[in-house]
Amino acid sequence: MLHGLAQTPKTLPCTYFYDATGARLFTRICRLPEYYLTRSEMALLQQHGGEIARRVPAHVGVVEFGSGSSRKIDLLLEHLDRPAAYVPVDVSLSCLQSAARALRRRYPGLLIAPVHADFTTHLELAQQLPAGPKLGFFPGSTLGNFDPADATALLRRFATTLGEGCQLIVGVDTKKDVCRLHAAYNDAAGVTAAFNLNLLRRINRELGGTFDLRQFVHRAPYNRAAGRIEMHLISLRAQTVRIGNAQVTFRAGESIHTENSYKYSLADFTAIASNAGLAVRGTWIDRQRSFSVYLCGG
Ligand code: AVI
Repeated sequence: MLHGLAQTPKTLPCTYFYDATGARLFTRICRLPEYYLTRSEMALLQQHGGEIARRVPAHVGVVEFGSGSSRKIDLLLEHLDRPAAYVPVDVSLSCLQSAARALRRRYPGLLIAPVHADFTTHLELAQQLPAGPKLGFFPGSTLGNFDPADATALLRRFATTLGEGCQLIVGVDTKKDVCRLHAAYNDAAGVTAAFNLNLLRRINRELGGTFDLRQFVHRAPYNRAAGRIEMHLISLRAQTVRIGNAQVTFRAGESIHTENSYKYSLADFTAIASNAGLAVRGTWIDRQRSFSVYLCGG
């Protein structure tokens, strides 16, 4: 986690946002008026779930990569023709267990086989997935948190995990008006700032850090050339922070780059999918062009 703080510019991996506090803050972000992503994607799935499901064969085994609380899968499961299994994959055991309990109650005949794993690693799901067609589900624009090259490699890995002839549904945030993007990552209530700063609180708690959170501020500008929102923590003054036995020195105004959130046009996403060996077979975008859902096939 810490080697990025020894580099120039300083970085921290965005995967560390999601301790229990970070996961709670992210749930609050998803409900913010400015954070349109979750609402727009849910609306798209509500409106088009039936149509998407009709393009998927019967008895499909569904794998959700980074399932969290599995809030969106209902919008597909209710339309799929006799799905064979649902395999949620997530690093949070408590989220997996409570989601699996709720889904077993709602779909008593469906095999629910949770996998406690990091979806970015190599996954072997032969034990969880019955033979037959496979469908991957990767909502939330989580793909945007990977650089295009890593996003390509990730989609290719998903396709390999699912096997020949698989389909994959991906939710992707779109390029849009910069003010709207900026507001979504710089909300008035300061929840995104708290989410970002929680990384430093986590280092203090778990690694014996001495970060003074009042001496860092959240910034999230849109980098137009790269097509991404960047999240940073900016040091308000020159300071030295201890982390265990190590020391990290900051200049006044120096940044720790904590996250990228890429925004993709249809052409951008089609290129990434195609580099991963996948073809875009269906596209759903709302009228305001806020968010997109793609169905890809091998
Ligand atoms: C999880 N991911 C898609 C979110 C995003 O929009 O990039 C994480 C997030 N960062 C700040 N707000 C939300």
